[in-house]
Amino acid sequence: MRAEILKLLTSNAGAFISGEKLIKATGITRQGVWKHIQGLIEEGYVIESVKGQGYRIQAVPERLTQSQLETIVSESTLLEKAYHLETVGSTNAFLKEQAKRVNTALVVADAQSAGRGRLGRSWESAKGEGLWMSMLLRPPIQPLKASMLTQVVAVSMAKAIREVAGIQVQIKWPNDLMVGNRKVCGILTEMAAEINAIEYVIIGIGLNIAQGAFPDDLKEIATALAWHTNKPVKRDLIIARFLKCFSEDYQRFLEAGDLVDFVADLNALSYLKGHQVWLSETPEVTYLALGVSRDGELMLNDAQGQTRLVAFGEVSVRRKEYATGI
Ligand code: BT5
Repeated sequence: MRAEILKLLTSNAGAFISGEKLIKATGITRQGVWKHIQGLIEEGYVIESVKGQGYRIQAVPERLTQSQLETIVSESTLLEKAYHLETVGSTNAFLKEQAKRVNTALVVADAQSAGRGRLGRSWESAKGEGLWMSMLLRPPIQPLKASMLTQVVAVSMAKAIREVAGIQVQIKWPNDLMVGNRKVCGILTEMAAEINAIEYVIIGIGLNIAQGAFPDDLKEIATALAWHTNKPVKRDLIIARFLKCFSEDYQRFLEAGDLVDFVADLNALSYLKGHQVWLSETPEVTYLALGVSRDGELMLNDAQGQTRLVAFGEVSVRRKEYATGI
């Protein structure tokens, strides 16, 4: 019966189907329909219910398989190994272990029990609610330039999201993607290096897709792609599109040696540019954000018109509307 309800809902994708119609088609009671809808939500379906209109399916949980991921990875020349895990502590930590054995790789986990942000912060990564993945790369660049990769990944992921989900995100320097004033994606770049040579870089990406709701501490600051589109957003499509964009962008970055090919996109998509911002280290000083430089620095002007460049990850920034919760 649940499968029948699901079939009716998906065949009507994007449009509401009334409770009456579901009752008529299945021959069960209103409570019965409600119970099955709840069951589907527990399985990971995102179903909107609106009084007077009925039910509408917004996101379908898809199962990602090892072979599906291998196929996607084999279509790009960037990575040699693919891992699909049901659950793991952190996909970044997992690749750190694998780095002893493999050269380059991608890992995607359905859930993380100890997802990490920067500086020991945690990353909420519940099962089936988002894309939790990491890449292991060995870029032939100076360690100082590794953080620029975060910006390249942000541009590639913004393109993939636009193409797959039709949503235009903004890039909040240095490592967040935003929809409106809320964070939809965070990027964590870690590396192992000697003074002038990188051994490896691990880039972790957490993209919220189909959360029903966020825990209290994230309610005001986080959002998910499914909340902004009627189309189901599938992880395999995002991964495939992202890898295609990123393979090209990564090559362009390596050839140029800096972000010269990305500054136009980074500034066009900038969440901070043209806004008043504060640095966490000097909250009493207000700056105007001018944009991002080809070295990936945030360019700021103070009230006296003095320009200040802020290096990667050095400080956290708050934009006016964000800080005041508008
Ligand atoms: C980040 O750190 O934004 C980097 C997040 C990277 C997560 C990926 S998931 C795959 C890979 N494996 C890992 O273990 N990590 C990477 P940061 O800028 O420090 O932001 C962390 C802050 O974002 C937290 O302190 C929360 O306030 C907020 N946050 C946590 N979970 C969130 C979520 N799911 N959506 C939006 N915001 C979240």
